[in-house]
Amino acid sequence: MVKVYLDLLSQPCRAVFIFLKTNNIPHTLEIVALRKAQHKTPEFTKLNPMQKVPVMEHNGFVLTESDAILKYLATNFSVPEHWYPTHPERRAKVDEYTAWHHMNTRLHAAKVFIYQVLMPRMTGQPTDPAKLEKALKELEETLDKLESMFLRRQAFLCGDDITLADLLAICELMQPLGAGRDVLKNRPQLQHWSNRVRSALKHSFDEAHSVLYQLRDKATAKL
Ligand SMILES: N[C@@H](CCC(=O)N[C@@H](CS)C(=O)NCC(=O)O)C(=O)O
Repeated sequence: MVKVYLDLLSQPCRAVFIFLKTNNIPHTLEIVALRKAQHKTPEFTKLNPMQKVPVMEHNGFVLTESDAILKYLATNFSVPEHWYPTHPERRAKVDEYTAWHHMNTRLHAAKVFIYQVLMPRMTGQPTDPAKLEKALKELEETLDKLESMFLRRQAFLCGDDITLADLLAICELMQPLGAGRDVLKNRPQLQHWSNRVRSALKHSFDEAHSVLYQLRDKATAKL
């Protein structure tokens, strides 16, 4: 049986959660609340000395890193082939995106959330406008690349069906919503893509994002 350790306010955790739910992979879920520092306890540190979520455990095998976890699940469980294609070139395109993802989509969308929500909460200081402006500019450059390099004229980032790449990307691009910011607002191409991804993921998408929606509602009430 698969066991996962997640906090649903974490983007890579939501990707793992949605993948398990969408593909009906039997699992148990242990919530590790980052805001309560549950990732710093001795028990969790023994499991993942890097003190980060997500973590997966399967028959004694422990794995960290969402990218590795998703690929492990896609290759070890009976899931539709489109997630992580077996055809070498189609699989390589997914690997190409997931290699790029962490220093681009993830880094830049996360920074917006960190500067606007996490830092003020942790330090009690207001958002630094210069840092936020730089983060937003970098995010715009990443969105340009998502449109021109990955999406181009295809329905999904790596072809004509949904893959792990789309799942990782959408979870990151949702994160600034926690600050009341819809980063796809003026991007019809990415909006259409997002609608396609969300309809492929069905109810598990909203279930995974319910905590983020609560943050969004609080943030937009303040605007
Ligand atoms: N590259 C890792 C990133 C894991 C990560 O940074 N997790 C964050 C939550 S999104 C975390 O656990 N942060 C706690 C900390 O750094 O103290 C992945 O994709 O799984």
